[in-house]
Amino acid sequence: MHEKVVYQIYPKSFNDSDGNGIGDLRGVIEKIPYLTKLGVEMLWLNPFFISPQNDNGYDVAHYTEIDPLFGTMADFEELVAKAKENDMGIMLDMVLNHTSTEHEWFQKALAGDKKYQDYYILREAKEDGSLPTNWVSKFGGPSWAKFGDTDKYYLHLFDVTQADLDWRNPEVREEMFKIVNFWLDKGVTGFRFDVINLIGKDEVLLDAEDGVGKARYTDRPIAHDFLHELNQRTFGRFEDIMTVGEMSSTTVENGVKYSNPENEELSMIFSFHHLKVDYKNGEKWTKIDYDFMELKRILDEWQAGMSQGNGWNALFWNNHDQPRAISRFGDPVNHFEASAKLHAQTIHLLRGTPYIYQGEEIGMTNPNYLDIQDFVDVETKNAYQELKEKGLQHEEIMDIIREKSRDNSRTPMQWSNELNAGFTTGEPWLEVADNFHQINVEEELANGTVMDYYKRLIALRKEMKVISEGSYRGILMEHPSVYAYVREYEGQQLLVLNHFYADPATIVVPEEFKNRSSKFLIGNGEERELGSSITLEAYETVAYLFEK
Ligand code: TEU
Repeated sequence: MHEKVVYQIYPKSFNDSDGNGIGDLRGVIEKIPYLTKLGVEMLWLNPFFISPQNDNGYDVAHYTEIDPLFGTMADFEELVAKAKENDMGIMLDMVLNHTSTEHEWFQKALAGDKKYQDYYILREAKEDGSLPTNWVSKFGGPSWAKFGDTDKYYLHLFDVTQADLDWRNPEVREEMFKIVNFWLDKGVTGFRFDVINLIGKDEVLLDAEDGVGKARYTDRPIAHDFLHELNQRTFGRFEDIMTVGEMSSTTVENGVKYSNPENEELSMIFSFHHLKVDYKNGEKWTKIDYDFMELKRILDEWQAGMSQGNGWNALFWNNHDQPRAISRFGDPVNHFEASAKLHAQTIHLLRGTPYIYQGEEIGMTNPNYLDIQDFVDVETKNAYQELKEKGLQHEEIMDIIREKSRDNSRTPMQWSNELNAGFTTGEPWLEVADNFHQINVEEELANGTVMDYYKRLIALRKEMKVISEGSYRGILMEHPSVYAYVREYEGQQLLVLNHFYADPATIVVPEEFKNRSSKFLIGNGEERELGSSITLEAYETVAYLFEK
């Protein structure tokens, strides 16, 4: 499994086959030949189950039926078959921490059915009338809302229309197993579990000293028990199912527990600390230059820590919740190709499983929308209101939102320079980025070099055990602009140097590599011998192979 690369598809923005402005499953089927050429082995699709779309499908109203917006079960079965024909598996997104408040279970609970009230986390207000706990929602505001006309409140760590499930209820866990087994029976060979480290809420819920609450419900020990049980009752019954947990605010220690094969929980995890180095005081909705030294410290900490504990990292810069890395950590105006290739190589030669988010392989950027009306994401809209209430001016808020909004990565895939970038013949649900004339698949296939670079990196992972299985060691950790590391496997060493800025940087080659013959394996600049020092140009990345 360690030689595989995953491609993430956000179906709503990938390809619209029927002209309603929304991407769909048949649109994905149409692009199987394109995806096959990349050389990826797994396609992760964000949720397309029945949903009111308040959180773009992460508010699930039926877990085993496909929302007609995206197509039919027959379409899905065809997609699985077509992907399999091309040696690609399908990874589904399981949103099992919470359901939509429009889910039948929640509706039955509201109607007074005690069985289904026990599916959710309902609590009475405190004696002084305040909410059950002082926890805040990750989408802003309190994390409790009135439960119908009862004197209780229901927990929602995310949007008010996303009610948290009570995994301590064995009937809830049985429902979860049924859902995962249903999709396994459909031939699914991968699962991404949404915010799965939040499912271990305590029975007695207490206020949080910090008034936020994360520590009260994140990485609770019982979450590991629930995940092990899920493993044993569903995907763990098979040899080759790839699973990944989205782990909001987790730790290396827990990351090892979640992904060490001996624990029989998950194959790997997503951690996000490296994507918070442009959060001022840990606060997302701010605008500051990113902290490179903190970025490489975190990457190094997770690589070394997970390697030592035999855990396994998902490696990524981009997904449907993050701004585009090339806009965030690169320079798409002056160093477009170099930035794109630098980011790709930095993670594709690390220890773990690389994820490519749709459009990353052609260098898609943030759209830099003009005004708040151009944004649709619920988290972004809530943030705008909160920042306004804090007294920030409109343009200051817009500067922050243009940097941080999740809509940055959800703009329609740019296939060509035709109308709507070839994504739809209808009105796109979200505006296409205005640089699609220059940045699109057709242009890239005809004249670009970024996609080919991704193909080479994907191929190298298949060919070389030093990449797929090798150990990890960070070096030159004090260097202010270069993230350097060494991979080692059975006598081979791979030295990777990644320069994250435009001004040239000269590296004195560490003693252990001096006066040794090496092979220039891959780089985004001029191929050259590695002398006693090397000067890296703007956003240059190089990798040299040594035989011991
Ligand atoms: O995201 C978890 C999460 O914490 C997100 O809120 C994300 O980290 C944050 O927006 C980054 O600023 C998962 C899904 O990926 C996200 O799309 C869903 O909105 C969320 O869970 C709720 O299901």
